[in-house]
Amino acid sequence: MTETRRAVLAALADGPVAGPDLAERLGVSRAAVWKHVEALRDAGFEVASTDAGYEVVGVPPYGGPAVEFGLDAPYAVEYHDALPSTNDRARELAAAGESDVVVLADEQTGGRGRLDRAWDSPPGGVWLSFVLRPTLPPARAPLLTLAAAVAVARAAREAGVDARIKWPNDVVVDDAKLAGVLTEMEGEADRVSWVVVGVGVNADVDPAALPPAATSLAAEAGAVDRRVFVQRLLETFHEVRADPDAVLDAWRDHAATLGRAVRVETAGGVVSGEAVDVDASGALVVDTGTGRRTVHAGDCEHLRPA
Ligand code: BT5
Repeated sequence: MTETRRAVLAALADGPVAGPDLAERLGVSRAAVWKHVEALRDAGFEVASTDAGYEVVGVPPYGGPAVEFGLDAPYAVEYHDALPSTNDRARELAAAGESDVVVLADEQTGGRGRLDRAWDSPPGGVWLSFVLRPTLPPARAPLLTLAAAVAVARAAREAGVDARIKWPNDVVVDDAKLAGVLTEMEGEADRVSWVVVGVGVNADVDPAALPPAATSLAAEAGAVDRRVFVQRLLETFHEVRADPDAVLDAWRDHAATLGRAVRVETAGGVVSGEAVDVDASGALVVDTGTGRRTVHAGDCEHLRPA
């Protein structure tokens, strides 16, 4: 979407606006405004011409402009029906210098989890990646992963799903996985160049296309309006990450892991004990019974009480 098309859409989101006023506000000709309105109609928007001017009376169910329409967060949304991986496309955009873009796809053919594991991404899911250039020091970049998990959990709860966060990056309902986050970054020791935060949420997908230990928004709460869900996810992520010091408390509020007996597989071996907290960088603090261990990365399993 061009900047002018985006500006037309933003103006229309505030209510009816007369063509000449819009032209003046955006510094373009009336004919140009008309062309942009026609293009929005082609993209599925119903735009009525009333006495008060152009008025949006119908929004397409999903897609880039549909998500951007009325969105209260500063992200441009690039939508694809299918992509190998939204993280891969986001990395291309990041390498080209872009920022504050969200790549969104209905389906991924090569979705990735951590450690090159496959992420099943059938049509109907929410597969998206943020392209960000934050001013955080690299050691605090994991906070973006936690912020994304908080945003998913909150958006899911608003959709009526009892979602909680399993350290570090899973959003679960009971023990079934609803969503995962894959963060990738580039930078130097003291400076982050870009961060791509990839979020996969099983929204309205065929259960048969998911692994057995997975669940979806639709399975938990019935039909879901993906446009509204993605908007809430983007808005909440933006709000939560604005205050890095508040991310941890927000994460603790939704955590399923704290207070649980856990078994964490790390590159350096297995750490077992009670998960007691997360530290300032998002690492998990485990009380092993003989002392506290801080785990920065790994796969965490919640153990059932004996
Ligand atoms: C994750 O990895 O949980 C991160 C997933 C990130 C996916 C998003 S989608 C948008 C963006 N583009 C990408 O290519 N990726 C990101 P991890 O913690 O390693 O979990 C992976 C494991 O979860 C797999 O080994 C399966 O066991 C399981 N799994 C695979 N697909 C799943 C699904 N759709 N729902 C629940 N679990 C799944």
